[in-house]
Amino acid sequence: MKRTKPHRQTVSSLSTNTATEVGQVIAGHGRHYFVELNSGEVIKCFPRGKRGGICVGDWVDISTQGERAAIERLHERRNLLYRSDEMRSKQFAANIDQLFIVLAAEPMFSEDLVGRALVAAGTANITPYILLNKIDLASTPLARTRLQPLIDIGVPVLEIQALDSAQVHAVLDDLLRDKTSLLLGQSGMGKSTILNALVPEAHAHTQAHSEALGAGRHTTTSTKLYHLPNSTGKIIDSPGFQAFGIAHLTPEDLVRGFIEFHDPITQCRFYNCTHRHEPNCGVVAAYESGQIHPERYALYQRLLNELESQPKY
Ligand SMILES: Nc1nc2c(ncn2[C@@H]2O[C@H](COP(=O)(O)OP(=O)(O)O)[C@@H](O)[C@H]2O)c(=O)[nH]1
Ligand SMILES: [Mg+2]
Ligand SMILES: [Zn+2]
Repeated sequence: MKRTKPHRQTVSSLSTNTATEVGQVIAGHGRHYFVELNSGEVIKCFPRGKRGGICVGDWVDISTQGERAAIERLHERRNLLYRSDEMRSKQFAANIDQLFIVLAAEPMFSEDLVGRALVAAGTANITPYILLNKIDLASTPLARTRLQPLIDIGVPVLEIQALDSAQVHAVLDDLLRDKTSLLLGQSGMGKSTILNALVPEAHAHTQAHSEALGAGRHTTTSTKLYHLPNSTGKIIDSPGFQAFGIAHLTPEDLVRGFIEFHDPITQCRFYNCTHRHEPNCGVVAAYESGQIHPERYALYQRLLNELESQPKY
């Protein structure tokens, strides 16, 4: 990370005193975190005690004493995007304005994972966008067809080709300005390439880079926050994921994540309708009349079954 300065000159002369400052977590590596102060200085910090659950995007109080820096307090979050699979949960990032779900035709994206990410964004009050990347590939029309159910319910889909950085700027600059945005998606979809186009100095390693260096496939292994060069906007690159469990959600959360259910739900006879088999269910009626896409209804049923059968955290 370019801006990292491991020690702080201002405190070394006051080594017996403790200074407290506010900063934002921009990366985490196992037990320690990199925290950026208002001055732009980045310092390595350890959480005080057994304070888990800190993630990129968090605002924290840190204390510095000599060369050592500790995270003393986690500020209240505006939001948190996370997933939970089987026995553990994983935080993606906190305090974000918008989620960019990055996908492509090669490797072909999973509609199931995209649907899950949309639900997670909806319940965390984060505005979702889909970035259909690699539109230079001949297989792109197939990806567009698969995205149609999401286009139909109003999810914005933006088309880019990350290897063409001018094109990426033309499509994204206005949206990214002064906001904090998270790039999320399966491995190989082009997240790090998009980051490179937007923040050239990030030199995020893409697979192409490391192949050129003979280092084989590169995969982003940790989530990192970067500053956009020409605005106060921030962008977060994240590792790919193979699974996106949503066991932490309640059935009400789940329904909130399916925006096309919101109107039909007002027609359900029972206030606690699960929209599966109840009589006079507005959602089932909308599905049967073709207003709700069969794939989306199937995803809803799958997710509801899944969260009912998993332990709560
Ligand atoms: N053809 C094409 N390949 C791309 C594009 N964007 C990224 N790639 C390639 O896709 C591969 C994966 O990209 P990477 O950014 O590492 O994906 P990530 O795992 O989502 O971070 C690399 O070989 C990139 O060069 C694009 O717009 N078109
Ligand atoms: Mg990557
Ligand atoms: Zn219902």
